[in-house]
Amino acid sequence: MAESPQWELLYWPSMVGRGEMVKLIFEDQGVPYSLPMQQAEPTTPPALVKFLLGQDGTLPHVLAPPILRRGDFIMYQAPAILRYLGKELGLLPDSPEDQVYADCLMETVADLIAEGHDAWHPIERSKGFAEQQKEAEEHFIPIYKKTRLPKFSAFFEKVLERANKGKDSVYLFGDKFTYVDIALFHTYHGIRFQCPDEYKSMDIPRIRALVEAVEKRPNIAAYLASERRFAYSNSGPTF
Ligand SMILES: N[C@@H](CCC(=O)N[C@@H](CS)C(=O)NCC(=O)O)C(=O)O
Repeated sequence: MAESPQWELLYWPSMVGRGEMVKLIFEDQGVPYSLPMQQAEPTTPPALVKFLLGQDGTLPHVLAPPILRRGDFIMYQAPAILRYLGKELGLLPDSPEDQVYADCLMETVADLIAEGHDAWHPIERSKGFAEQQKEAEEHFIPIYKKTRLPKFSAFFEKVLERANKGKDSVYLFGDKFTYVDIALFHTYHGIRFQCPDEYKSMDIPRIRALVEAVEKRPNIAAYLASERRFAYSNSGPTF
């Protein structure tokens, strides 16, 4: 029987954003993948833009990256991709009820990512941070740090407390490591970079414990130390 082609992750070259959650799952689970939009030489427009516009001869039915492809099988929307991989790779919680709750948590992580994106890109979503930095820094990022980030953080902290109180476990479903742990790790690892003071001062010991635990998973630790992991930018790392 012919082997399935390898997974291809289509994402912005050298950027740590929503696509990173997909990379982290593959890296953690030792699943081979390639980054076909990662170009040695930058081109204008980038290959990903040509793909999204169908200018490379295909007729894509996807709106925005991250996009995951294997042969003709294509999917987009980070939560849908992660849920699919979670199921394929055994990274779902056990009961059907917990699997639905994992969906709910995944969508909440996606909301937090989107709130961060919009705080750093408050005027025009399609334009870069530099073009709206003044408004972002004067108004929107402070609101995000003062109200929205604490609200989401208090919520995730309580979810972790409920799952782990009185136990040694650290994940959102106790001992069971799921795709949502990867998503929450990615988000707070980025927040630690982007909002170091808030990350330190918020009352989030269980979130920090989860970040540290995932960081120490052997394949993740090796990946983070490798050249395959790109550097954060200052324009909103997880968005
Ligand atoms: N809800 C989508 C959001 C996708 C998204 O906003 N992707 C960003 C990169 S992380 C992008 O390049 N968007 C282009 C656009 O929205 O036009 C998801 O979770 O995948």
